Amino acid sequence: MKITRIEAIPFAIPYRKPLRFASGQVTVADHVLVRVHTDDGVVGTAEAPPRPFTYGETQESIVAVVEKLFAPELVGLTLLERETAHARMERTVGNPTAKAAVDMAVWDALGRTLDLPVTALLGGFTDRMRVCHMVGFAPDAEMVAEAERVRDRYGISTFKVKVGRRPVQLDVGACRALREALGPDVELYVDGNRGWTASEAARAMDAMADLGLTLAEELSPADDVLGRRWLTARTTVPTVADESVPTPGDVTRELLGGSATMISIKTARTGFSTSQRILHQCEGLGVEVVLGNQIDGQVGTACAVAFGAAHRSSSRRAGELSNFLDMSDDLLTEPLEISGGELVVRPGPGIGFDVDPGKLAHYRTDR
Ligand code: MUC
Ligand code: MG
Repeated sequence: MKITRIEAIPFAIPYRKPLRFASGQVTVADHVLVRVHTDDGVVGTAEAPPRPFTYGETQESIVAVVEKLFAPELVGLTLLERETAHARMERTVGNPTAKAAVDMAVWDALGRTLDLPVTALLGGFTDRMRVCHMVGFAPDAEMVAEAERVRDRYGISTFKVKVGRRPVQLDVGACRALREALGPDVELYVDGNRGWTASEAARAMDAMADLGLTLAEELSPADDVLGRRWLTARTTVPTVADESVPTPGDVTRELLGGSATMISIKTARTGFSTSQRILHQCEGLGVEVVLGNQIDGQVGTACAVAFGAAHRSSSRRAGELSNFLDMSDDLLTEPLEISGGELVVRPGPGIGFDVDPGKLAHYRTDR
């Protein structure tokens, strides 16, 4: 059960269709595969997606922090010393997706060592989640066509629409077109990725008041402290904190400061261990959560559904689990499949996936 080696392998898989949103765009999944090896010959795996526009990490910085700082601190610990591993990684400020991938790879190794699914070790509440699909910026007709295609092909009936453009009418028009095309029974919510000021966000939400939006995520920056409190107090739509809450302390600040009423949990950002802390923190406070997506590939999505399905409160809403559909290829031996609007947790030990060595050899960029 002893950790003997931690690898950080950069790889790059192009997207068939880029995802565009207010803080940036993603055209290539230039992620880092993290592998934790043990003295029993077990290998635990997870992935870290660099999001420089969200957390300041790059593919190179993730490789460096995992190999140069975290690996020397963690090698020699057993898989059961996760709290010590966490404390040691926390000595380094920031780097959320690098820490999260190491944490999840350790959990994967533990599950494989015990021959038990990680989702069962985490809570084992259910074996599946309803899926929400994210619709990025495009002309209205393209956004509508994408949502209709995803609904018809995968049975998905919850959509998160990217907003935060200027003028706000661009997004108001897109959301209206989606509601008109998809009808009243589809769930629609919006995510601004900090693109608007609080007053722009208020104007947009007023203009969309008749669209039945269920959530409004990160419409304006958390650093605009009073503006965000004012916005949250005046809107009737619950406001979700996403990239503003990479730590439990940030969750406390956003909720108790009145700047958000719900929390997005992303395993790509807080792994399994800190995601569970945040989930329990929210449960204790009586705050709902959304299972978010950091534009994960299939490795990251398998991690997200394993966590989301493990708990009652994270599996209640549809989880954002479909970004991998737009990638041109992926690393798993058996691809994830969404059907009937749901993603089922893979059975089997660990997180429940295996990486295809041929695909990794093809897409890794360090050789
Ligand atoms: C999301 O929910 O914001 C876009 C940027 C990012 O950091 O995550 C994605 C999705
Ligand atoms: Mg978001």
